[in-house]
Amino acid sequence: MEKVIITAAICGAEVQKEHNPNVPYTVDEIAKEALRACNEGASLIHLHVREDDGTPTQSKGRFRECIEAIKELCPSVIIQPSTGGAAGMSSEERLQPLELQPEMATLDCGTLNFGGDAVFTNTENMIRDFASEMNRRGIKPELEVFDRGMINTALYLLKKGIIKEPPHFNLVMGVNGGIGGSLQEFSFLVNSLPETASFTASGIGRYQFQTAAMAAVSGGHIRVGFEDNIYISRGKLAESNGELVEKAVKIARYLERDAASPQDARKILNLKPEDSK
Ligand code: KMH
Ligand code: ZN
Repeated sequence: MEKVIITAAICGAEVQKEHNPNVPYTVDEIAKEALRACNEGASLIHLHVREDDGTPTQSKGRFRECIEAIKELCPSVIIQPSTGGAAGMSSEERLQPLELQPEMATLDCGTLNFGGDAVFTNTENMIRDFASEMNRRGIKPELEVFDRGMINTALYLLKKGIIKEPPHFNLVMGVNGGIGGSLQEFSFLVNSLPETASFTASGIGRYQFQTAAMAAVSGGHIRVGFEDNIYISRGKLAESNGELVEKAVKIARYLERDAASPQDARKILNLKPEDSK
């Protein structure tokens, strides 16, 4: 089977040092966590950034600093900034990292409840506008879906030509308010994707490694990282994103799939080769 792209979602916007002291906030911490992930086989970093005190931000300046620091340590890794940011941020705030012309960025394909009174808002117009902006800039969207209906939204934009072929999805399993993390739900999502699509799967919390295994056997790609899960095994906090990546790579290898290098990942994702940029 094809090599597996391991994405490391190294800090997210919600998880804090109070949950796991190894969650990175500063530029230096973020770059070092990216390096630990890359050293274990991650070829793609899904990036959120923080102020030094941990407050999530979509500041273009902070993204620039973090991207430069990561590139210093991991020169060829693919960096995929979030355009989701944190629940409650405006579209203007969320779109800022696109101005840095990353190779990829996330495109969240629907609204969902995000705990308590929080709502992660992605209206039809917002999704279309974010997609158009990525299209205009030649940035490949990772189509984040948290439930089955969001695939329909992505397929509609694909039909309209606002999202280009071949699409790449991220199936997020196990967010409260979205689809669960069972094998049945995973199969339902995978069987709903068009033939031309590639996909990554992300399991939240206790679903992280079972989702990794399901993705590995079904020809998909794997996302792990503190954004989604802070434990290496039941009740044991992970020491780093590198430790989570190492476990994902082992799962994939048991299933006869090696980790893709960043160059391999660019081919699989239909991105421009690094030396042509
Ligand atoms: N932090 C969530 C509200 C993304 O990166 O695009 C949204 C999120 C999705 O993490
Ligand atoms: Zn994210």
